[in-house]
Amino acid sequence: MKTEILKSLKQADGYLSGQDLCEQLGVSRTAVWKVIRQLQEEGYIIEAVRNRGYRLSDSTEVYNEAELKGAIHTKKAGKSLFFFDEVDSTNNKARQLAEAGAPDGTLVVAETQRAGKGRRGRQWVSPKGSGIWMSLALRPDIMPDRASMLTLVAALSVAMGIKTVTGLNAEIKWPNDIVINGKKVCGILTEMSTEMNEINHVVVGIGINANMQEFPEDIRMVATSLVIEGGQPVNRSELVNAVLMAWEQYYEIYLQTADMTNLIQTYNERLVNRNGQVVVLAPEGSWPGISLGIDTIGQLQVEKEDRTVVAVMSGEVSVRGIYGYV
Ligand code: BT5
Repeated sequence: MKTEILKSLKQADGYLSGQDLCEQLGVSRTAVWKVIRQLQEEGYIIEAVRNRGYRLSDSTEVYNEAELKGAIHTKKAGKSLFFFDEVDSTNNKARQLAEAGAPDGTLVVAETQRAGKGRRGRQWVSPKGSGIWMSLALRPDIMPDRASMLTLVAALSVAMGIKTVTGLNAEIKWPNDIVINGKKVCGILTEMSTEMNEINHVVVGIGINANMQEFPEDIRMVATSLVIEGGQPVNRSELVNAVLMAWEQYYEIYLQTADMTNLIQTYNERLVNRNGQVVVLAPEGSWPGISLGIDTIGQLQVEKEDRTVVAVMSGEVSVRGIYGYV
């Protein structure tokens, strides 16, 4: 039945009504809807519009290893590529591969994650067919205390990649979120393995909500996707390439100084709430201030009410604007 429905969708000129499909195939509406869901999960972009029916988007994408390999035009990042239909977490896979000797710049991509990770044990929602869940395994020649800044470099790369592919104005919510119109479209998780003050490897995990139309109840208020914001489905392979191309450019600049010295300005231009009121949520209590932007080592400079400026470290605190999530 799946093949039949796909064929009808491809042949249809515009929308195909659910009722017509049911009659043509002699099955129930629920059965048709289930097949539509399956196709969406496989990567077909099918719009479902009440009273009109279903329409297969021309820009239906195929997202697999071969497609990605053809799309990635970097010098190094992602040239060693592992694509999985399903993993627990791409960060875990990348770590295992790095431990087994995978080269610097190895990229792990998955269609879905069973146990996508956020920071501090939080969960990352990673449904099939609609997101970019990927991790870069790196072996930078830097001191371990410099590695947290890789999150900022990745955030910049994602914001730029999104701008290139969709034209959308993505902003960075320090340190690890990318937001569009005040909602989270991407999160970044950097993990590292060290030995005797040397880095074995760093894994930079990036989750981008590309084509999902809706989110589970508990994150509906804070999460958004590129298709929701831009109205156009995104070709994920193209976006992976754009993010990696930007990454190579910024990573090279970062490595020159092993800090943010030469990226401060570019970063701060993309920073949400810059020069605006924020609340710093620290374990010992929260306090209000004005966000001034990052410094050379990636800390957020926040001016307190008494005009003193405090450098806030990532990992210790989070920062919120005074209105809602961002
Ligand atoms: C993050 O943590 O934002 C880091 C997310 C990193 C995900 C990538 S996907 C590829 C790689 N493999 C992994 O296992 N992880 C990385 P944090 O700042 O702690 O935010 C987590 C919070 O974001 C959750 O508690 C939810 O409130 C919210 N959230 C969960 N899934 C989301 C989604 N898909 N979109 C937007 N918000 C989400």
